[in-house]
Amino acid sequence: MTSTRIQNVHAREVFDSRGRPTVEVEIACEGYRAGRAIVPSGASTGVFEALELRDGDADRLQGLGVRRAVENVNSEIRSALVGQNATDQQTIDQLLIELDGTPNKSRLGANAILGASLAAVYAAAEAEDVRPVDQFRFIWNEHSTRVSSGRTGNPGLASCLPLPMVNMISGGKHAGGNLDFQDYLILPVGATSYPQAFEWIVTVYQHVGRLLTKSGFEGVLVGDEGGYGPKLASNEQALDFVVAGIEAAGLRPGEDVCIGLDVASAHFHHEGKYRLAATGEEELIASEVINLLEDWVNRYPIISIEDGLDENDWDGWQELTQRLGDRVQLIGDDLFVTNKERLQRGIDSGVANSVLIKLNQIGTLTETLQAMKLALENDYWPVVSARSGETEDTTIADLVVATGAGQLKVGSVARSERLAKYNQLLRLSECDAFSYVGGAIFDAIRN
Ligand code: 2PG
Ligand code: MG
Repeated sequence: MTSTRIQNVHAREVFDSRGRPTVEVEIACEGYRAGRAIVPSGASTGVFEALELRDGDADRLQGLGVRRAVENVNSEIRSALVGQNATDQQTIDQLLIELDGTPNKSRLGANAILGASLAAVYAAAEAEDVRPVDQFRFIWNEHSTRVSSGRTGNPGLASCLPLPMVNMISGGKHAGGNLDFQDYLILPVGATSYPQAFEWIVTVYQHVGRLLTKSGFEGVLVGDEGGYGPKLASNEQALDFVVAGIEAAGLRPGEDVCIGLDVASAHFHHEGKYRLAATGEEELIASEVINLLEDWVNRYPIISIEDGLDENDWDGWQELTQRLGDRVQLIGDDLFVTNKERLQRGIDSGVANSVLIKLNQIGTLTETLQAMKLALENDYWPVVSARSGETEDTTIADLVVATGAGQLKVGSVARSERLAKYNQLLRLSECDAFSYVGGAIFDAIRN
């Protein structure tokens, strides 16, 4: 037996950035300290996501407790994993998938399963005495072989620091529904290093806050992910404030800093219609939403649009991709839910050109890496992402660097569950081994 043999598995209920219970798992190899992972949780969740198991006990924490998931780790999952080799991630994940036995991990809970899947990485890193980023790299290499991409910087080939995509203004389910669209983000495409990119972002964020306050809006109140949550008069006004913030920071919109949107349209899509409420009741069909987005792309430096249409609107997505796919990164989040079957359908039908990568949408590290690999093989950009409910866990920062995915979306630059990731990237940026491709990743659509 090797020293990476799993000796103990232990889970507990802890709390996330919204004060909701979530699962923390610790795994220890024989004679070593335990490694630990905490599972995040979404609010604008896709209907095709793996199941997050909640207790549903109305008498406790509004039914949101995760004691059943914790118990599943401490009993069945523990029995299955003790004695396994912590460095053999694919075997561990396969065991977890088979133990659960359902297509969407609904028996044991994707939160229980992901906690165990990730804690194994940290346990192995402890036993091997390597950094988590190195352990993730080891797993990615084993897994992915060499993914070659036609894209600038060859995302996925070498470990690198990501271009951050950062929320300035929040709406939708993350900020009390003041705006229909969920995220107004910036991408510092002109920065030449990760630290410079991050400094620009913080500077723009501060200016956006000041400008909002000066104009009589809420420039200090923030949403779930730290973006400002002002009660603006229209969805478009948020774009104006972001552009003004970029300029006030002394940066050039479109050259130094571009804009991204997460429309998160599923939450205002009902029976084939997209219902916008911010500017009075408006009901749009898919092609009208596309017209609106195209008009914005023509007038604002928008380089990335996520979930522009609903998770079931494959025809609309096809039209969206035909009309904007050569100018804009079109990310499927609720559409693909980090699920390689759904992503394959998108690839086959010419839908989107990018996929959001969220570990807990699918529930194991191995399946997450498989989705990333599939994306890269088909020239889709993978964007590693946090959830709106986060913790001090920094897995996604190490994962995005290890895989060289090239882009990371974590929310904003206020609230420490977000900063935990950004600060981890600052630490990793001191390591010469990690290059920075930055905005060049978009050469295919910017020139
Ligand atoms: C999203 C995420 C993160 P949630 O929609 O992309 O911003 O939100 O975790 O609520 O799904
Ligand atoms: Mg999204």
